[in-house]
Parts: sequence; structure tokens; C-alpha cells
Amino acid sequence: MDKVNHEYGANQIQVLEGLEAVRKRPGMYIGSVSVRGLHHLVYEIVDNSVDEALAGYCNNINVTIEPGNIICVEDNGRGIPVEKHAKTGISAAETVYTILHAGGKFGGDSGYKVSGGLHGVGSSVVNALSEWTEVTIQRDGGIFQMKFERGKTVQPLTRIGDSDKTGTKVRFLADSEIFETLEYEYEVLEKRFREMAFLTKGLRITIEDKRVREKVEGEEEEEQKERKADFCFEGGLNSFVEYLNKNKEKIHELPIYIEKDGEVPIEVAIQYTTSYSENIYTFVNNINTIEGGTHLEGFKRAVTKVFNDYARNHGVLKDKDQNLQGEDIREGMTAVISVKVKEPQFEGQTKTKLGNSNVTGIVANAVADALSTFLEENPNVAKAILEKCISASRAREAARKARELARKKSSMEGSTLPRKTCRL
Ligand code: 0R9
Repeated sequence: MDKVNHEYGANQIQVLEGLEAVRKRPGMYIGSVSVRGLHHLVYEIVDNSVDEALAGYCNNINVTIEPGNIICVEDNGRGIPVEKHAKTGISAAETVYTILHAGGKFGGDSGYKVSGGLHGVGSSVVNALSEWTEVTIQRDGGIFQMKFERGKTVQPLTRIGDSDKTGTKVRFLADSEIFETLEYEYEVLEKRFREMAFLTKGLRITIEDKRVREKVEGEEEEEQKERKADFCFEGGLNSFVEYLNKNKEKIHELPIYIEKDGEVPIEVAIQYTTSYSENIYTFVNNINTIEGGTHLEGFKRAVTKVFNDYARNHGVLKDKDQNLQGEDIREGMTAVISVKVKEPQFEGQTKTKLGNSNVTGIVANAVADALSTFLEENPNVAKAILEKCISASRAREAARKARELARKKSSMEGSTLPRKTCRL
């Protein structure tokens, strides 16, 4: 995408500290030095491209695992700025790769990094933890390249050719002195990039594994599954829930879609199936919050209230009836919730639980407004979902009664058992 914006200048980058700390304590920056940490390096670089996509300047990201476990990520954004940085005296691009916490708008006042990750220190952290890194930038009519070894510049940014395109390409080999393994798991990366493409409507992410694989015994060469995928979902979260429900029987054909901009931009897609379980995925700044948090709380609160209100107002629940419980309403529900939070606080054991308390009310209000309007406008869908909720509620009540009866029976049997006498 050749949408030019030169508002950003090299002198807007803040320079803070060096990279030695990263090599000394890698876990502090990427979580661990296991295969999880290794994958994190790839996510950090791809996150930068996704940020460029979220800013509206990039719509294509290609990820390749090259032979020898070299990672190559290429985007068609504006290209990292190449001009000289006022404070460091080196190019903006080299500054971003060699100085921790140098990172343009990342974390500054003029915008915020929303794809998650290390808040703009990603490029320098990857550089510090790689045996070598090579960055090629197409911008301002030229092709520029710089090279690093274990975070140290071995070739400063140099113009190596002309180009009328824009974009950034980063290749790196993770450092075997730091990581326990350099073997990327293709399936893990593929899943993550599918998810990222669902979460960023219209963004194309491709991944290809070009490593030579050892032949598995009994498997013909041509039988090896091709490790290559191309993800682009114009439907965004709707496509995500449809993908999650692909093997399930749907109660309504199209997902319910909610989108609201504002202080905390919110996107939600919901689709009910005949399944007995609930299946809710939540994301904050494209990070999967597997422990839930305040955004999930707000969503659950709104859904419970809206379906109960609708059921009462339309005579599905009578005065004498008890309210439907949240679990009745969520049985068979598949939902994806994605929110963007400027300064997310992550809590919980795996730091994947959103803690920002203001998000509960914001999500609850947005979901309640949009969902109640949807149900009023789509009475057939509302009816079908409520039938499912009522049947879940009846099943829950029947199970409770059966449990109570069994408990009573066993306590009565206990009281009629012959008493043991104890002679002293
Ligand atoms: C292949 C991986 N891609 C990247 O790492 C990547 C970083 C990046 C980028 C900008 C554009 N494309 C990019 N791809 C960019 C950002 C901004 C202005 N111009 C270009 C901006 O944030 O305002 N940058 C990421 C950080 C920086 N550029 C910067 F700090 F050097 F500005």
C-alpha cells in the first residue's frame, strides 16, 4: 500500500536504554527461552506489521520459515522511517533496532500500540536475542538495508537500490546461545496468524514453512502435508465464529455482530448452536485473554439482562417464572469478544486476565444496546435462542431436583440402617 504519510519524523523517537539487559534476562522480555519464547520473537515482528495495518497503511503480511529456522516477515506498509534520528545521530530504523524502548508512537501520547506485545520494544528485543538480523526497507524511492549480530550493528542502514514501492522485510535467526530450541512449530504459528487475520478484518497474512522435513517412516514424499496457509477474512469476527462453528448445527444462520468505537473500541460476534457447552473467546489488543476479565464480565452481564428483559417483555417468561440464569443463556453460545484498551492491566496466573475495571461497564452498555435492538429487529432469531435457553433452564432445574431427591433418599437410607451398638 503506497499511502504516503511523512508526519512521523525520526526525531519523535524516544531513546531510553541499551540491549545488554535483554540478553542477560531474556525471560523478562519474552516470557521464557523455551519454544514459547521462540515463537514470541515471531509474534513481536508480526505485531509491528499488524500495527501498521491497524494504522491503515498495510494490508499484506507474509511470514516464511526458511530452511535453518530463519524467519522472514515482510509487510507492505510505509516502511520504517530511514531518516537520521536527532538524538542518536543514526537512522530512525537503526535506533528502533538497537535501543530498547525506542519506538515511535508506541506508548507515546499521539497514539497507542494496539496489537499487544512488548509496547514497541519488540524489534530491539528480537534483535538482541538473534544470532543475526537483517532489515530491508523500501521507502522514499529507495531500498535500504541494515544488519546486526546479537544486537550489534554490523552494517548501518545503507541505500542499496531504487524502488517505487514501500514496505519492510525482517529476517532473523534466533540465538542458539539463548534459546533451548530453534525448531518452530508450524501449527502453533499458523493458528496464531489465522487468529490475527480474523481479528483484523481485510488483512491478508500468509505463512509458509520452507524447511526440509525428514521423511516419516511409511510416508511417501508427496504425502507430506503442505505447510502453507493464506488467511484473509473480510467478515472479521463473524468469520471467526463461523469457523469455530463449522462442524456444529446452527440455531440461526448469521452471527449477531456488534461493533462500537469510542474510548474502548469493541467488536463482538455471537452465534448459537445446538451444542450444550459455551464457547467464548476474548481478546484484548489482539491478545487472547484466556483467563477472561472485565470485558468478559461486562459481556456476560449484558447478555443475561437483555435475554431476561426480552423474555419478560414478550411473555416468554411469566410473572411467576424465575429469571433465566447466565449459564442457561450461554449454553450453545459461541462468541468472540475483541476490545482495544490503551493501557491494559493484565492479571491472573498467566497474565491473561484483563483487570481494567472501567471496561466492564463500557462493554456491558455497548452489548446491551446492540443486542436488545437486534432481538427486537429479529424476533425469529430471538425466539429460537430463547427456546434453547428455556430448555437449558428446565434441564438444569430437573438435574437439581434429581440431585436433591438422591440426597434425601441416601440420608433416609442412612437413618434406617441398623445402629451398631458398642459394648464397653
Ligand atoms: C516486517 C516487520 N515490520 C515491521 O517491523 C515494521 C515496523 C514499521 C513501522 C512503520 C511502518 N511499517 C513498519 N513495519 C512506521 C510507523 C510509523 C511511521 N512510519 C512508519 C509510526 O509509528 O508513526 N515502524 C515501527 C516503528 C517505527 N516504524 C519507528 F519507530 F521507527 F517509527
